[in-house]
Amino acid sequence: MSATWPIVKRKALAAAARGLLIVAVGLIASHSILLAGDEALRIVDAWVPATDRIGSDVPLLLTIRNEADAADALLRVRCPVANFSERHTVDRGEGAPAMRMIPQIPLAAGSTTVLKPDGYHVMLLQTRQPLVTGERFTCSIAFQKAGTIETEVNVRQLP
Ligand SMILES: [Cu+2]
Repeated sequence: MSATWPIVKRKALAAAARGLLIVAVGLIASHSILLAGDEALRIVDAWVPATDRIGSDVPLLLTIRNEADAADALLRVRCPVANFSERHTVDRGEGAPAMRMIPQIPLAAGSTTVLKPDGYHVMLLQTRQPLVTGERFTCSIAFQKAGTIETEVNVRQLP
């Protein structure tokens, strides 16, 4: 009688382990679906110009490939090296071109958007430290559909 208990326990444990395995496989499967979704949006070549001055405003320049079938939009950027950030566009009218803040940067379906100082770009406001050529930091960029993507940003000398 006493010898049957451990066998029952072992069977119960084995069943519990199988249950956990099924849950784990399920989690891995759903996670890879999320990863596959993220890959519809690719951020490449993210950089900022070097500056010695703390408290300056610098453009964050990068290329976004939206490989999805649907349009997306860049909503927010957070970088550890700056207090704030804004999305900008450049207006060309009668006078000199002028930057203007916009709520989001549109990313058309199946398009490549190159952020640049004379077009759509992100402006990092009030830098908190000198930005030294060759250094790197990580920013998180929130998109309307793709969610938040972390990207590495390089500090470069302006050409
Ligand atoms: Cu700007």
